[in-house]
Amino acid sequence: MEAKKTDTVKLINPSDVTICEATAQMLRKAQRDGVETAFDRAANMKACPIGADSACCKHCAMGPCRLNAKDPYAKVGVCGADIDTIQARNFARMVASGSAAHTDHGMGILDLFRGVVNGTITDYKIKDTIKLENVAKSIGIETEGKSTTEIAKELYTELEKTYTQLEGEIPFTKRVPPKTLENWRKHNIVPRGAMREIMEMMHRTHMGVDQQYENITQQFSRTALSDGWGGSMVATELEDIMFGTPSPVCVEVNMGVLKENQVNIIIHGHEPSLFESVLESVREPTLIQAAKDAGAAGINLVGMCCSGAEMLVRHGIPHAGNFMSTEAVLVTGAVDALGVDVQCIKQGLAKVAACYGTLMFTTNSRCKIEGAVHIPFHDHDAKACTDEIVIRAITRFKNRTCPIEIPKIVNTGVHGFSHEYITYMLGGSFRGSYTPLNDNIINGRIRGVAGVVGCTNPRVKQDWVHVELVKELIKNDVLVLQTGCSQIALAKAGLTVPEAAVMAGPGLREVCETVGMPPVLGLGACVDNSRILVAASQMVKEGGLGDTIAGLPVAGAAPEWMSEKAIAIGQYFVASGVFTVFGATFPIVEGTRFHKHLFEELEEMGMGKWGFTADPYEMARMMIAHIDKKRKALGLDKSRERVLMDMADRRAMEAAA
Ligand code: NFS
Ligand code: SF4
Repeated sequence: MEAKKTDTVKLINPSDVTICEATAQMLRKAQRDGVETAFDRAANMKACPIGADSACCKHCAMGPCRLNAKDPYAKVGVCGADIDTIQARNFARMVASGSAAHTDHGMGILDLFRGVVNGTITDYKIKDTIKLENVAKSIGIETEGKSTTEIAKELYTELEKTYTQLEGEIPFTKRVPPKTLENWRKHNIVPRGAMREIMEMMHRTHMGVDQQYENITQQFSRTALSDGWGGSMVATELEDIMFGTPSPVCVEVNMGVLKENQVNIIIHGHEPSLFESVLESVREPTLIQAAKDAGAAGINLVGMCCSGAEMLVRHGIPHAGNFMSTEAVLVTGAVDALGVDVQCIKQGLAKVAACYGTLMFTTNSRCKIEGAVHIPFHDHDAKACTDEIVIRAITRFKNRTCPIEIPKIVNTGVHGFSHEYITYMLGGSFRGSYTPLNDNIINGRIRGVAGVVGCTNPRVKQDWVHVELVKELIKNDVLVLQTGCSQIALAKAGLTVPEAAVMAGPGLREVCETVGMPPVLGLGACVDNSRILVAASQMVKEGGLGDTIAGLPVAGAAPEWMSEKAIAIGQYFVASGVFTVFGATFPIVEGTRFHKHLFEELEEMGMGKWGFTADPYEMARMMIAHIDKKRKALGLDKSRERVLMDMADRRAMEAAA
């Protein structure tokens, strides 16, 4: 009898899968300890090739149907659906799911805001009244002579429409440049309300409904816009109002922020409401005393992933790493408690936590994980949950048994560039505006602006594509705006300090050195991509760079994306007018009509378009070529020939700094 073939387990070489040295060090330790992570699982799980091409459909029980990506028009599904329908529907559902994630998060923040405004929630308050007024004014609310509460109530009523409105246009469309909005109206992609758009998207992708890829694209564009200019934007703005608008702060990033002699608590997820409350709890004198009584020098609160990025930009809370480091950080043995809420929480974390005696807590009713203890978090009694996490973390500290190894790597950088702060930074307090940014783009010192965002993914070398791409962009005078896990990759690589300006091209370097800013500006979490949309609108409004977002010399990228949220973000950037390049993989077969629609035809319709390459240098080349194309269309191609400044220019910039 033939011997049964046993699967050989492929061993990873940590230095091959990440450029993050701390993560590599912990992956080596994990191997010694016999602990498995997503890096190991990715190496041992070949991605399904049909799924990777999105050439299959399981929307009904006549299937699942598999088409052939090599010969995409040779076959159709049992119902007759062709490759374009199948791919468009799959893509649409990714957009719907990603938009739902951001939008549900935003709605949670809206719930909190309602409670604060009505006085039923007292653990939080309105912190930034200037921002409150500005947001209210931006959507046409009269603020003159009204109290903070009155403005907040009106703002609440308006913003609720972002989600629940059945007809009309969501409130933040008032911020969209008029010509861009006109184009949306022409193509019928102005969102009515996010719930309606997501619901209609799910309906239209049900078996036997929308079977024309252009029409499906119309609805997923509208759905994505209800995220970017809707759910995500509401989240960002209300979070700023309640927790404070970010301004630059110097922060420590990387695993070295863990402290062996302190109670280490990591919060990982996406809801700053949880994190803000934990921050209150760790500042509680009785709990600090309890930690000391347990023999600790103090309580060390650390963030990871997106809520970590929000706390980093708002409060300077140290950050231990991005998505692909969440399991690795537990291998230190130093984490006493890991508190999570929603999104990007790997189920594998529970097992790794158990191996090292780390207590893992889920807090949100939407996300329970086997092996983790659930301590429900409620806005109206936030501290009950977060105090409990701290108390349990202290107990774990006292009973630590496993040896501790913390990588001694800490990177310090400057983060927290809200679009409000960019105005102030470049324009100075007296003439805060986007004029200096636009001027520097017009005169060619800054060639253009790129948003580099998104996840890390074990299918590519962690952080490497982000870092190489950004280096290439700044070298070519492209100013880089960042959010999410990408921002942490660049922080670890040391590019978020003003001194990194030496790595920039001569024009960008001059601007950075005059203002004292890094060439890479960290804006916060993934929902804060909405800040990039607002910045783009401001650039259009300022003048001199055309009258649509599509006309701006800007481009976007998510070089190591993995989540459906990233696809939703990519689509709202594309629909808004931005050329957006993804790396890693792309879930559409090249050469199909649907592919052509997303990669070429949307641009002809006055929107942006998609691009794909896994290679960072090619990605930079594509983005720069696009920026140059837009510069040329604006008649700015000549100005880059004279990047030399005259004295008057220089004085104006110095006065601004
Ligand atoms: Ni964004 Fe945040 Fe990171 Fe990707 Fe996940 S943490 S919302 S999805 S992995 S950047
Ligand atoms: Fe197959 Fe059509 Fe059913 Fe999809 S909807 S599984 S293509 S029969």
